[in-house]
Amino acid sequence: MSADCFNPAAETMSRSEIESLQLAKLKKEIDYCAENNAEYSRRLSEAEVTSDKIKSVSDIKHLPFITKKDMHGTYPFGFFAQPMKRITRIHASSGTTGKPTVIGYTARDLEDWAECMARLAYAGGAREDDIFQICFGYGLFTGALGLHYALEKIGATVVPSSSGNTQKQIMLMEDFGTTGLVSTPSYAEYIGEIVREKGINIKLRLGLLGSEGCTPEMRNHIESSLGIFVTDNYGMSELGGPGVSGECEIRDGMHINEDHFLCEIIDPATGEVLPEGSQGELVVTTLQKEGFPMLRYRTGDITRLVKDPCKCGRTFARMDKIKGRSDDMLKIRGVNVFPSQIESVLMTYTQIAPHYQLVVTRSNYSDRLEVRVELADVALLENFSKLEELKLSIHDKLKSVLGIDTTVSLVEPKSLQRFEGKAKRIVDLRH
Ligand code: DLL
Repeated sequence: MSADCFNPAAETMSRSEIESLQLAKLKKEIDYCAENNAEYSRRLSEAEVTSDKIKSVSDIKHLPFITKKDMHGTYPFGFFAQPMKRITRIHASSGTTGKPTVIGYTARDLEDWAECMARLAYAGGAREDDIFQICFGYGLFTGALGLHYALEKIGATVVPSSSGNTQKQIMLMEDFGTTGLVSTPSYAEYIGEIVREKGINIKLRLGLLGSEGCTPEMRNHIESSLGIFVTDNYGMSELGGPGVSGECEIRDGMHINEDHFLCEIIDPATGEVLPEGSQGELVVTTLQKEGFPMLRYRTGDITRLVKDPCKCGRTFARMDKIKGRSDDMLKIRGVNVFPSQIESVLMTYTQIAPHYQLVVTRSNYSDRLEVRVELADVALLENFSKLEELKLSIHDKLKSVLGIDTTVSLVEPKSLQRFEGKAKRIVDLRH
């Protein structure tokens, strides 16, 4: 099948072309880092790695990892590989505690970024006649400007409405005939709730969502409340923002822009590279960044890589939806629990709304996980036996999926917080 791609020459290379291109770019990136950044120069010489030692892309395993902690130790510009006069823009991670991670882009990095994200937006179905409302917060966060320039590059009309002020967002959607939404899944869910309740007629057809996880069940809910088709888009500040990978219309994994990013999967506990097809922590190396190159960055995100051809005709490998972050994983009485597993169970019940909170406490050295979830209909609160039956059913289903007991609390409709950016559903009171 010939693929309808934004950049067919790049997106339909054969596997051997992709791999030889990655090898050549990797060697160049290593030389570039050693020459242009003192931190890399020191790390590479300590590891005794030079580009001529790299004979295949798997030799990347000889390079040390970079972690979030290394970012903090080099704040703010320690990993910049160009002087400030060549840095055109700065973004920063949305870190809630301490100092953020600061990312610098040269003019060429910005072009590459728009190209990478444009490919993914196009793969998700964005076209030049679309009107896209960008409901990510504009600012240091990479989401808004990342999608903004990519969609302009496709030729779509961009409405930089930013996040928040939801009534106005919906008014603009109605008045402008907006066809595309860019936001986090939780904000899309929130917008959908209001649109549904008020019976507002909008023309949205496509949602390019990302920046946080979204189970297939939650995605179905968003799609039916807004009447849209949704694709999932992945990236992170340290890798330049969105544009690392994203779903095509087949939605069988997120295509990685492999000519810009080299991905590995490691065992998060040992750091060992895992065999192809294994699930583990994603490690990414940028292949042509000038301002802020990253050699083997440990993302903390848990996924799996798939290299089989995709029905869409694109040949770039795909990554599974992110299962969770290794640091978001809850350890409850020794059992690993991903919030996405809980979300999948909750979303199978029509009696509850897709708004939940996970509260973890500890008493007598034992952890307790409370799953608070909103009822869809307040009337159920008056029917004690039905309420208890529902609670028990959710408890039992969660137990069979997670292997642990939880406390299920059914709360009134609209009593839990709504989110305009990334949702914060975990309240860990153990520490
Ligand atoms: O969230 C960049 C981005 C913006 C991606 C817009 C997609 C769309 P950070 O704020 O640095 O950057 O957060 C990065 O968010 O390590 C993941 O844990 C999580 N994340 C990002 N995209 C997804 C996704 C942006 N599609 C962190 N699914 C990453 C699940 C995601 N988690």
